[in-house]
Amino acid sequence: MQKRLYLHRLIGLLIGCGGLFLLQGCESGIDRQGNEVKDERTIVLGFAQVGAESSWRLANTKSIKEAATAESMQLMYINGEQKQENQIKAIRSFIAYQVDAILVSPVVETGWENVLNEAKLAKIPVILTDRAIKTNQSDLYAAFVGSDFNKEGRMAGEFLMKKFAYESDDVNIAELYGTVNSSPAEGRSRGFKETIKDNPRFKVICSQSGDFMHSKGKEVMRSILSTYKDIDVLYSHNDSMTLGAIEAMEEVGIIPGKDIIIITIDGEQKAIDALKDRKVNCVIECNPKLGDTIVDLTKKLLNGENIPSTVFVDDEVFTEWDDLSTLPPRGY
Ligand code: GYE
Repeated sequence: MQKRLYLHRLIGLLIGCGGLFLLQGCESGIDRQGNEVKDERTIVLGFAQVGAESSWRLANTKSIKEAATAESMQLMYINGEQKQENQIKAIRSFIAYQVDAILVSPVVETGWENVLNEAKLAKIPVILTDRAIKTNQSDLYAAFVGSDFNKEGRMAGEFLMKKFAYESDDVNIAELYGTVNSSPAEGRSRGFKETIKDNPRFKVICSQSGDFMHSKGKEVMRSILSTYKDIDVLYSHNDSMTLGAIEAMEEVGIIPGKDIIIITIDGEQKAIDALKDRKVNCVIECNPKLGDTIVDLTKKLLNGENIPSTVFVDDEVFTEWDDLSTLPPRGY
């Protein structure tokens, strides 16, 4: 315990929260003003974030930082810059610091066993936030908190079938894929394809990754448009790529939302604005505001309470048929 307190103090100094942190780091004793300090130790969370690739991601980071601050938790935040190796390195440093719990949003689904076993050995609980992992070892993490990506894909497919319900021609679909081997991309693709599979006139004629990024979305869309002349629908795994793809369409005189029907996921303000401008036809929300739920679960976990292993947040669908005039600002 002594070592742990020492390390907590050290982290406090390292991340620049000196005085206050030192105070809260004591189990009991006397502060500099001579007041007695109760047994109230700051909870330290290590958070290995994916990166800063989209407005969605920035809102997600903000939500988690704000929720931790509101509960006076100390958050050690690391931006993984889209690299699994950076996230693994961050988790190892959290283990070395003996944080109380580790939050990780795994950039890809596989390759986490070693480092998560190290956390397990150090008895530090791990909560997966936003993105999930694939593993046979169910005790590597305490809970997953995020969206149901399969369901998002199904909602995208359902909109498409409604949209084309009164036509009989084939519908050629281009899929802008998120990061390969990431749980949102895999789930969104699977759910969508499951929904349209019994209707052979819906054809996904190409699927290429834009890595969830605006610039890559634009680049990939340019290349798709130069290769395929008969795209009817763009199904894009996130708004950042969609906004880039819209620019690529407009460059060559294609009218987004009319010449090519667009379905996008996330629900950023810019995508909702594009929906209102009729450049996008359907936006599936993916709620980035996970902070309160995560912090609440973490507190329960550290108190020894049972927590559910999966917590899905609710996502809405916004379409060109809805009245969006009263929709509050999205905040991301
Ligand atoms: O859709 C995208 C971000 O993991 C659900 O990652 C998240 C996705 C989100 O880059 O904008």
